[in-house]
Amino acid sequence: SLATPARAAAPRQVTIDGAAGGRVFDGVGALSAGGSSRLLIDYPEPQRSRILDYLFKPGYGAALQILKVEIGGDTNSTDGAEPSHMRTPSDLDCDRGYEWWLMEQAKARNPRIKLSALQWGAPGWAGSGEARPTVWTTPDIDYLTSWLGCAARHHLHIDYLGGWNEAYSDPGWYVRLHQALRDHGHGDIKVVADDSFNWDVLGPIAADAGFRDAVDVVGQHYVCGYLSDYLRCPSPAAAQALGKPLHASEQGSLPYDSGAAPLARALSRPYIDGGMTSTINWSLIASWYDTMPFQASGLMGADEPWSGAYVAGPSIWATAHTTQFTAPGWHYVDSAKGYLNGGGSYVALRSPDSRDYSLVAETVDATAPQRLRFSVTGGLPDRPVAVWSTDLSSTDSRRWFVRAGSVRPGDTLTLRPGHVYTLSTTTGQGKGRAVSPPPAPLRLPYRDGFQSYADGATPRYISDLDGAFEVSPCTGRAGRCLRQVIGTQPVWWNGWLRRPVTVVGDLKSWRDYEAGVDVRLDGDGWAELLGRVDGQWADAVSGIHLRLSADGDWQLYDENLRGQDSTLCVPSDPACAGVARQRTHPAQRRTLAAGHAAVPARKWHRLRLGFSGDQVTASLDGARLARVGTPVHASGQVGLGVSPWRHAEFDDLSVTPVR
Ligand code: 147
Repeated sequence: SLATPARAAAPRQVTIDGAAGGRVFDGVGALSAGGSSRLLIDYPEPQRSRILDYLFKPGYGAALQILKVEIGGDTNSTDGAEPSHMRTPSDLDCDRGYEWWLMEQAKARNPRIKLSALQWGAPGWAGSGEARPTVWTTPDIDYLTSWLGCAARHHLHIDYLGGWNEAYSDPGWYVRLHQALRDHGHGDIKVVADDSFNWDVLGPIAADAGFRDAVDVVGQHYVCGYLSDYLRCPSPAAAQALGKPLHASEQGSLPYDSGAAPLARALSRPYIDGGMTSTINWSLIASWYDTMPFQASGLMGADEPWSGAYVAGPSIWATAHTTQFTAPGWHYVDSAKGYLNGGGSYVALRSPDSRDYSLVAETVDATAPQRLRFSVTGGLPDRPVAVWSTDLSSTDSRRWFVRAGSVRPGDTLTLRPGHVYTLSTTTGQGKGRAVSPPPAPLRLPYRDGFQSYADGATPRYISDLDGAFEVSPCTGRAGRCLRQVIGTQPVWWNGWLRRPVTVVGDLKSWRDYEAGVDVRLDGDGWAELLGRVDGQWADAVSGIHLRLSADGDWQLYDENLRGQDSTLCVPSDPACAGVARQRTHPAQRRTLAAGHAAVPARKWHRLRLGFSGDQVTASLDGARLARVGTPVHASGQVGLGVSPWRHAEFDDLSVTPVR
């Protein structure tokens, strides 16, 4: 049993005092953004529903209290581009993409889940039109209110709305946004500022009463650090004195397995250190191809829609230790928060009526058992409580989120290192038992002629990295094709990829194959077939590219990540002042073969790339263009590229195995 008789060494005394002060808890959430959920919607049933249960269903898994989503802008926002609802001022389509579906699925499982939204980029018309465009415009405010109109059509109530991800703030814009929300009947939506770093927003808030009034919540990113151990999560005294809720409105970016221990810290320490009452993990679910950055960074993983395989691991259960025992609107209990002497932290929360309380303790830093004696006062119930525990140092799922008996106020508990514990008067907890099917590669041949989809659809498994590729009626032939539909440069986020490209397939098992696609250029520019795509970072789509230009020039080239500066532009770096990650990373390119072919524009042509061992063969309309060695890429996906911002069309994409 956890309850141990008092020994000589004094345990930490923790008094959970219902009459003590404490901020209102706003909830633990996760963020679907940057294409992070792209592959989830293509999962087969019943796996897709079980995954959603692990994320959202109360008493089953992570039981998230907030879902934050990207407002898509057709521009690369980390692991892909998410579609926009309004690509021109006269366009409106409230059904694009998967975030509406995801929010509906979350609400269906937990009607009380809060929804939050933020843009990473936006269509060009909504931007400022400058060389480095911003969204600090009146058209962008109209664009956001239109998005809220779409949400209403989906019967989704949005609780929080931010400005522009990690781009710092224009105070006047927030004032206009706040007014526009009121004018459009959205006055109950809480405005978050400014989803950037270092609490820099406090200066403008202090200097500008209008800005201060327009902002309901101060949300900051990576308050516990970035890609680190997430040990301390402070906020300035000025933030805590503002009289506004403080949120850790994005953190995480760590894998669902090894990230669980830092996550356990980062769920409680933002309140203990900095008075932050909400934390949001990026990402919700690592549901993107592992060719793209930040592989496996999510609360769980699901990047194989063809096999249905997924991983619900320790990050789900670390989250459950808070979410399954609390609700937004509960109060932190400031008499019971702090650090354990030998490593670890604890925080207590109570229901508004003080009938329930929960104490969450984590010992992930501890090297020896920690003793904790808890007592209860101030109107909280003085009765035995359930104990739940997770051994984060174990890979055995039977040791995660287990009911571990009961204790009563006055007991001294021995907390073992590397664990998360929750003591709670609440009931209704549960541990989902759905089991993933085994992982499997995406088998060849792969073919898509795009005939089986509705116009506007994103085909199965196809994942846009920038721009938007949609099923639409073919030009110059019967049936349906895949068309790049974005016609102007969107307001970009980090600006790494500024050309339309989409990918599909299996990074590791697709080695020796012939890829082919029919392509039609719309009179100008170029189109590409890519093969052995094995990575994407900054402006490089690593792989072999076969480019055909409308004037008949063609080029076979290798693009790779060697020589890339893979460090991020960290906000503390003066070179990054104003905009996070503004550094450019020129891709390394090497021409393997080039030439000219007499190809009439506005006609259909077939591009082929054959890979066998270290040889690549390129052909156009059945005639060989080149056969050369492939320098570095041993396996990888296929892709399609289009010159910015043309409307090339593609048809009959096929990938067949070769020996
Ligand atoms: C964040 C983005 O907001 C997410 O969309 C995702 O790209 C995530 C991946 O780690 O990164 O952006 C950050 C950019 C810079 C820092 C932290 C997050 N930083 O330097 O601390």
